[in-house]
Formats: sequence, structure tokens, C-alpha cells
Amino acid sequence: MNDLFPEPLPDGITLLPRQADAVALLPLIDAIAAMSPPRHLTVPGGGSMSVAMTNCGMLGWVSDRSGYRYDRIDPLTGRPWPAMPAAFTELAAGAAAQAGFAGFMPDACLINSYAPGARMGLHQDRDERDFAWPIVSVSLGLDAVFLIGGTRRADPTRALVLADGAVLVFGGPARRMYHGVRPLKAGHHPLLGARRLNLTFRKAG
Ligand code: MD3
Ligand code: FE
Repeated sequence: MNDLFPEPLPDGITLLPRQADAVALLPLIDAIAAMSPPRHLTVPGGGSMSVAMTNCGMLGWVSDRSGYRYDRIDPLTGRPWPAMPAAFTELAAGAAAQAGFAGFMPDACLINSYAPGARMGLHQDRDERDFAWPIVSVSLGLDAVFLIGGTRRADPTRALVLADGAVLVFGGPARRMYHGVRPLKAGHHPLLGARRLNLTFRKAG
């Protein structure tokens, strides 16, 4: 259940509330951030994203003046991205299996860090090779308002609160839907402070 969206979820979205534990995941995220620090990527238009990003796994999502891509090398460090912890892979594969996607083996985990005011405009995720695999999202820390629309940018959107511990699986028709995140409101989370983290697990390559 959620406050803003009492109707059934759109086809292809599975919500697993309180499935992820920030206490267990935060030390793993901190270790990744110590090797590949979160940074505000430049977008092709020249601006910079309000969300700070890093990655773990064989592939990482990056953006610069030339466009978006997955890369084996962190452009900030010149080294491969930190390995994906087994606990991450298990969480993502377990959630995907519960949503009907047995055999999901993510090769990329994008870690998004939101401070108050950070947002993500409406977009589609289409840099991955095979859209038959879902994307698994894990939210930690402050609540965010997530917007999900249709397959066209102009389609109406609906709002869903992503709370600490929520795991969502976006597969089937939902995989191609436009989505975004409203500016994060100020607040305090006992572990994360004034921050929200979102992990998205992908089969990118
Ligand atoms: C629906 N992240 O990293 S997670 C992203 O909260 C992204 O940081 C948001 O959108 C965040 O690309 C939303 C939920 C999510 C992630 C990927 C999707 C929903 C999705 C891909 C397709 C459809
Ligand atoms: Fe996205």
C-alpha cells in the first residue's frame, strides 16, 4: 500500500515494501563510494545532474558531453568499477524472482544519491541491451515521490511514494515507461541523515 497511489500498480511493476535493510546495505555502499565517489555527471546539453551517481558491477552508467553509455571503467578514477557485493546480487535476483523474472543476474548497479532538492526529470531507461530483463530498484533513507507515466513523454503520470526499504521490480510493459523523481524534501533519516539513496540493478550488457 502507499498513500499517493491506492489503485493497483501499473502492469509490470511489483512493489516489495521494506524488503531492503539500510543497516546491512549502507556499509557496502560506503565502501563502493570510497573507491568510486558519487559525482554530479554532465549531461549532453552541458548541465550537471542534481543527483550524485556512482556504480558497482562489471558495467557502470555514465554521462558526459558526448552522451550516455555503460562503461567498464569509471571515468573519474580510470579504474574498473567496484565489484558488486554478493548481498546486492542476492537482493536483486531474489526480488526479480518474486516478480517472475527467474535467472536475473545484474551486471550493473547504479547508485543514485539525493540531497534535499535533488530530482530526476522524466526519462526512459534505454541504454541497456535487452529490455526483456527488468530493472530492480532499492530505495533507502528519506521518502521520495516517484512519477511513472506511459511510453510517451506526454502521457499522464501517477505518483508513488518510495519509502526506506522499498524494492520495486519494473518489467514487461513498465520497463519502457517514462519515470522521474520529484525534488527531495528536507528531512532526517536515523542512518542516512538528509539523504536518499537509490540502487538500480540492471542487466546492461
Ligand atoms: C521504471 N532512478 O536511475 S528508481 C534511474 O529513484 C532512475 O533514483 C530513480 O530512474 C531513482 O534511471 C527511480 C525506479 C525506476 C528505475 C528504473 C526504471 C523505475 C523504472 C526503468 C524503467 C521503468
Ligand atoms: Fe530511470
